[in-house]
Amino acid sequence: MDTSADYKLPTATKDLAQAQADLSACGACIVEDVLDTALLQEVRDTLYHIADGDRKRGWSENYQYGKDDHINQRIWNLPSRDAVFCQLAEHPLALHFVKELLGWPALLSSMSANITGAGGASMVLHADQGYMPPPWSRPLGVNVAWCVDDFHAGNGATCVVPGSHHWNGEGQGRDMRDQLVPIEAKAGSIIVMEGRLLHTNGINTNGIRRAGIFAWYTLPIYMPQENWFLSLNPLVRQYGSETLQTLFGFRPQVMGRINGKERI
Ligand SMILES: O=C(O)CCC(=O)C(=O)O
Repeated sequence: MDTSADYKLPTATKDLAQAQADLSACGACIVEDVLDTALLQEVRDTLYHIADGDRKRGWSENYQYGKDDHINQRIWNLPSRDAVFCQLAEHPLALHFVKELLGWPALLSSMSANITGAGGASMVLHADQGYMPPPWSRPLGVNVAWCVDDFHAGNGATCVVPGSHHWNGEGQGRDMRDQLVPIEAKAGSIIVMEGRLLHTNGINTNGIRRAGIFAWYTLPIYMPQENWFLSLNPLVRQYGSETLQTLFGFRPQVMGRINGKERI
């Protein structure tokens, strides 16, 4: 098994061929300036408004994936909270990577924010497709992470074990924390991670909040992490585009049919 030292980290780029090359070599890539200033501001204001409101009302979730930490805030089911998150879910660049890695149709499995704060711990080191049965000879999902704030080592940037996607799941459950490297990226960038890559969020040491939005897409044969049929805001069902209906599983092809048909 190679070590992460054998792989160079992706660098932020606007060149999609470079991004694709980084994704193949390292398991992750960074595309910068995907959100313009106005859209980034809207996403940020909306997300922090929801985060602060949830905290005030005691609706806040502290999800640490197996750890008992009460600092980082997780906000699930973002497409139901505001339409601006639907816009990100079906953003053409996000779907570019989804189509490259998974093909089409694909499902949005979940879309949640992870906000690290002062004293925030690092979640369990994991590959997002960890619940899918081996062998993993290919990515079965792809995570498109939207940087709502600048990501840097001090505020808990996402940390990856570069090249660990090549291990096809073998590194799962091993203590690889010494091989973690932070992925630093500007607000408005996306970090794309393929499903086999080992990663986590870093420890927040400077107390500055860092929000990331994680849109996890999978092949359309896996049950979504979020049960959209129960939890999706009906407005999205009513007004969302055909692309969104597909991503949420309302446009079945082979599986999920209704009396053998694609539509009611
Ligand atoms: O917050 C982060 O940087 C990482 C989040 C993560 O690993 C995940 O949602 O799977």
